[in-house]
Amino acid sequence: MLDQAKELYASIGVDVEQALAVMAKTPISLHCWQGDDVGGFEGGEGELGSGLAVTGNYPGKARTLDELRQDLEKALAVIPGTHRVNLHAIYGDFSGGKADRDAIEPEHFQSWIDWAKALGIGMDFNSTNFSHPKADDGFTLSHPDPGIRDFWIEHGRRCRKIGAAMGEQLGSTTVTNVWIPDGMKDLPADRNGYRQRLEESLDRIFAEELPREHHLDAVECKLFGIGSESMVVGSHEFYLGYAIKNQTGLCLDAGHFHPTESLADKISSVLMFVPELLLHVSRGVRWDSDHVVILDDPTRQIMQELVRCEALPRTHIGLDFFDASINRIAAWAIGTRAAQKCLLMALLEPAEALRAAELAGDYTTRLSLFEQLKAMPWGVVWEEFCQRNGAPGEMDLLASVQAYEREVLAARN
Ligand code: RNT
Ligand code: ZN
Repeated sequence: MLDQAKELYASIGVDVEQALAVMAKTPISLHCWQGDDVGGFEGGEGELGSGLAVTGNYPGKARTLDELRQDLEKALAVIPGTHRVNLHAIYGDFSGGKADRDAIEPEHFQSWIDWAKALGIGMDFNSTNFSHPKADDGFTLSHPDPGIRDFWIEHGRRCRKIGAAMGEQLGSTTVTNVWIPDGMKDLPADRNGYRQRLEESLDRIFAEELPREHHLDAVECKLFGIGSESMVVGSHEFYLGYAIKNQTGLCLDAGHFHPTESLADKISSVLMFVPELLLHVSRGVRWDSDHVVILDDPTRQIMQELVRCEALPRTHIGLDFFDASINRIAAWAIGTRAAQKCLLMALLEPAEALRAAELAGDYTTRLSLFEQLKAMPWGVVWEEFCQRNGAPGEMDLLASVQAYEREVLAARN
């Protein structure tokens, strides 16, 4: 079947082996927070808040660091290829004593780094500017109170150092992302003041230069959240401007724009002016609901742009969803594999033929080719990719996760 598929693709000018080679060297950063509903290991029983909401109560949630790692290992085993793990600052190893956000050190993440090293994977990192008493009134880095700003600035500085330590020890650049919930429910009187304070705080966080081969900063914009409907301080315009001015990475989350807006359309523009891109591949249903990613048009279009713009070397693909209403390992596996399937489909496009038709003004051929491609045997190539990487094919994925549920997750309740 593979040979037939290869022949068919070759007849339209597509090299299947080439696509498989790119797939094999494109990691996706698995967000640890799908494993425990954005809980973390600080020990508090606090509400999530800050506009983040996880619905569902599916049994078997990881309750400890060891359980979360065990679950991540299972997820990584059923996802073909070599990937990365993306941590939030609340996921430190506090077995040697608790540390507040303004006191965390690389040592609190050493056991994670050792774990990742043993698995041969890279890691990414995030400051956690929520689920904390100092974030309860909705503001962190733009807070009018300088004491609160200082607390979160210290947190941000420490997170960068932790990210750099991860990158150095693992020999692979760590992206450290900043997302803050700061915003207003109702109409603000001084948008400008909040944004000026945010810029000043970010400048102080990023003041120290860290080696680029170990560490990349990214800033994540958002349109609105629950409780920040009238203004998000870190809007798209704010962070696009900030990232261009300071040449940091920019994080685009698929749930953070108007529902009719296309993240895919932004990629070619943004990459003209910012050095690197971080993606939070997600699926918003009516709002930034963080549903599990599926093989849908918005995700396909994102991957098409990454391939067509030759943007993969400058893009860090991360995921951001959290669903507690289904098996959490299945959520990781289904979401990550869906993103990979979209990427594979994009890599199997006849780029030259499409461009030639477009440049010749032959939009009939272009549209026809796009439709034809949907009926090509990309699924055969996907199965081959799974097999070569020792991951279950589509027909066997669910049974593999269900066996883990019976053998491991069931004992947790
Ligand atoms: C929130 C942002 C942010 C978080 C995670 C937990 O709207 O998308 O990236 O989802 O950091
Ligand atoms: Zn996000």
